[in-house]
Amino acid sequence: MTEKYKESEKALKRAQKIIPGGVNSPVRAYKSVGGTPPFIAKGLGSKIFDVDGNEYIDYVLSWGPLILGHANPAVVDAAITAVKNGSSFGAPTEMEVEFAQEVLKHFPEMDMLRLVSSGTEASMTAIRLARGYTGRDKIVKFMGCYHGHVDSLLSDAGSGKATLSIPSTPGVTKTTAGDTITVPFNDLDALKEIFDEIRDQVAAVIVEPVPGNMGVIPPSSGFLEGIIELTKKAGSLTIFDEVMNGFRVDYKNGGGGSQTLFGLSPDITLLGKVIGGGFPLGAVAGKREIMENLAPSGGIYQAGTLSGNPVAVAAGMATLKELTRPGIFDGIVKKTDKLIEGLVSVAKDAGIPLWGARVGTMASIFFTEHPVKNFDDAKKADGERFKKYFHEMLKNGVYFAPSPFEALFLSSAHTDEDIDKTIETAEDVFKRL
Ligand code: HOZ
Repeated sequence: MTEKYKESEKALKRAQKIIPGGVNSPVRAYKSVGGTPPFIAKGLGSKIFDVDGNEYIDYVLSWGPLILGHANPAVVDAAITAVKNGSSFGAPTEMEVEFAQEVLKHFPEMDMLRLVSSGTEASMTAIRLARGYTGRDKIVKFMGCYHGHVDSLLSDAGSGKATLSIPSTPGVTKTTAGDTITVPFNDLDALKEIFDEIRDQVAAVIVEPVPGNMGVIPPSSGFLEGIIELTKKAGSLTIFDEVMNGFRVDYKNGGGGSQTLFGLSPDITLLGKVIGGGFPLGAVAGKREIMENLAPSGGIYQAGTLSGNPVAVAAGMATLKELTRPGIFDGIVKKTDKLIEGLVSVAKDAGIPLWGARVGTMASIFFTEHPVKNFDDAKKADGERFKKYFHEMLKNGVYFAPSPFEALFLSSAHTDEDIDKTIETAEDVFKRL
């Protein structure tokens, strides 16, 4: 037993007896990097503290949502005020309407929005909507993109499935898997071939415009435009999964997502993470003629007991209001740039090949000298070196995701001192890798 993680080790043993793998989401179990995940006791600003009293600069931020850091006072106040008025009604509230208006203001190509409780639910709803609207079955997705644990979207998925090298998932029927076609990200020719073969069968192409689940990979010029053009011509739909990208990537406008950053108009948009301010909230947004097919205005069924939950909506609203105040988003982008530039520079000095990628406030490093343009490139990066780096950083108080396929995130709470400390720590660690 390691003294430093003694209480976490005890907690993990207790957890493993009653929770599969001891965790409530697979990538948290540290299976691919080894060791014991610190059990977290609290978070404040850019820091988290584990049950052994260790302090970390947090670059996971609950896998992206906490763009204002932990326990941001405005978000906490909004959530407390909301919960004091009742935690859930299962009935419409005015706040949901105001929130939908606020979100849509940042996504001007989207006309309507339905709130759900997670990104996975948003994907599931979008797939059903696309199939119901087009009357077609096939869905095309990109290798290494992850759209939640929806049966039909787990093929060649990134995130925890890539981290744990799980090739296929028992429980997904052959018919379901057969309705999903996967092609390499950034490969428009491969997508064209699919459309040449089965254009009349494709309900939708779903894409993370800036993937964050195989590490962060910027889209090649013309790739996203090409998807939209192909789907339009074929009468199928483009679904932008902006669950990670939403309110994280648009460094030009400080709000919105990939679609506003690149000036694109998909048919359907998925949101989650930041819009919930750290509470369970997701959304499906889309063009009016598509969205009106959802029940009760249309016949495509979708529902949820906690959908539009007042506490989550209040926290989300407070987050968007804070985040879109002048200077806040730009400040996070600057710190993200500083971090990645710093890490790449100290790696170079230490002779460690490192590819750094960032878009807005999402970033990644890959232990490779080659540009990373798709899932295959990401998988070729040095996994053993990542493991050593990860554990050394953790030991020294820097908390990254325990997987080379997950993005790192910054918040408005991260200070220049946090970034400097992270780069100095990495400089030291790189010398020993
Ligand atoms: N799929 C999430 C990150 N890309 C992981 C969520 C979790 O394990 O908490």
